[in-house]
Amino acid sequence: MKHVACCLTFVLLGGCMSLRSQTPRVIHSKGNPILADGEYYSADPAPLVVGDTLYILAGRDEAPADVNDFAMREWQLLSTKSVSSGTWMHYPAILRPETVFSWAEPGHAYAGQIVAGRDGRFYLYAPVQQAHSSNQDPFAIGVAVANGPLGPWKDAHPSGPIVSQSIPERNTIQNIDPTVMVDEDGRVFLYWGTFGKLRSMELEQDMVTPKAPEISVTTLKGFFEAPWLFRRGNTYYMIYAANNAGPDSNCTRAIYHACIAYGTASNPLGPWTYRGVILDPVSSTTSHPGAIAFQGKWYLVYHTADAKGGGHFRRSVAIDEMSWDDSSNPAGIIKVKPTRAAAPPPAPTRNMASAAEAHASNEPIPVQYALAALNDGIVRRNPLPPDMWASWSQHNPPVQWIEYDWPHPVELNGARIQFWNDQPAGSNVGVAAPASWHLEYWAGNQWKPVENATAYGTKADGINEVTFRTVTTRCLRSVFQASGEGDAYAAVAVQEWEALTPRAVVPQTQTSAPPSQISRCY
Ligand code: FUB
Repeated sequence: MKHVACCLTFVLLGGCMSLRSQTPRVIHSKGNPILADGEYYSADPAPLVVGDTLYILAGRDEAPADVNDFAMREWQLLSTKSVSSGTWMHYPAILRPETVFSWAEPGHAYAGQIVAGRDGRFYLYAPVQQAHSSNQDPFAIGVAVANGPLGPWKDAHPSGPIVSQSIPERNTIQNIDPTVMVDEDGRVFLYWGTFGKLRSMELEQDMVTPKAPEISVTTLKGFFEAPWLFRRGNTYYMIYAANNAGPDSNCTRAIYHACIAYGTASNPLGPWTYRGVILDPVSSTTSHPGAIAFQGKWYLVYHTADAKGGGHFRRSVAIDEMSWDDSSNPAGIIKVKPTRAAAPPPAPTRNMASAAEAHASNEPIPVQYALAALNDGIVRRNPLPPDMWASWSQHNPPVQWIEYDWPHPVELNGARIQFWNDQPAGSNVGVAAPASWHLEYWAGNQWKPVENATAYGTKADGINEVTFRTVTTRCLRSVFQASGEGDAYAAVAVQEWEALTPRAVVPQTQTSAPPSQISRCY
């Protein structure tokens, strides 16, 4: 009864949930992502080793499935004594911005990092929003201190943040994504930044006082956000999320996505030399790294949208081994191969799309979109541009097409397509479902319309399914007559396009050649 009353009081105060969720729990992870069941999403991992334990600080994504925005109210911790064991302790809800920084707004518990200070205490560098700020952007970096990574935390600089748009000097960037390294000689270095702006600053050994002016770092190719500074031997490494996008980019084809790239320096304040890409884009649009040595191995932590119900704003922390190429000087980081928890064997399906390579009439497609979205099997409730192929340009042509090429002929007798629109049917601007469309197949020496096709639906809010007389072909096209008329047409966008074979088969038996080795049909 007493418990119920207590809970009722807490519920009224909004606190019962947070009290309950602070209880640590044991997780038996089957592989990446570590927390995979969708109960807790976890983002922006920052690793820390203390004795025999690896900790990962993470934010918590709480956005509803159809909301494209960060909803991050608190930080959580994962810890393990053996990565390969898969056994983790999960400490949900270790801290909220407003509970440690009296000057901070609730919410926006973005990417932080816990660092061991020379004084034996632990410092949490936390991007939060100032409650009363006259700055154009209220993000600021606060520092909390504790005797252990689990807290309890208190403000290490109660007069306010150590970095904002007005502290220690005026800047116009968004002051988030701090990374801090205490060097072997005790010097302390802070880097931070996003949206292509990276700043650094040396701090005094008190971990909070600026020692020198801010420096802008401009030599790390494609830098977007999420810097992570560390040292191996005599070399300083900066890994970061980069988004230099384009059809020939070694980083990412779609601008909304990011790869993890890195640079090296022989001095903690640079100059920095770009060295390459260590992680290809992940399933979430953001990518955010941390790297650390633990029990004789190096690990890369990052996040993805791969948990149950995951998405771009419902991310989950993953961990993989990271290895080195010591034959070069400085040693290079070998590209990390992301791993996933073993998935159940794929169910038989009529959809042959995953075995095909996609092409489109507007290649190279605009960098905000992704051809790979056509056959990735993912339809999001509120997709972002890289979740679809689209043809938007300044002057949309009246006809556009998308195409699947298979390495070997496949039997097909149907297709399902899901359009996306931001304009109603008939529009001649923006993106609208096409006025009409039809399917063509490669008949060995020419494209021919499929025969006996049922109605080609053009609804924008669901699946349009077509069946047709069975063909055996290596290539299939959807040809769209865009909405509009005269000189003005809307663009067409497709979230998912399935090509159906008459009888369900296990999908991986369909393909042998990797994409890009599949010859085109002309
Ligand atoms: O989690 C919010 C933001 O997303 C982080 O600050 C960025 O690094 C990106 O991961």
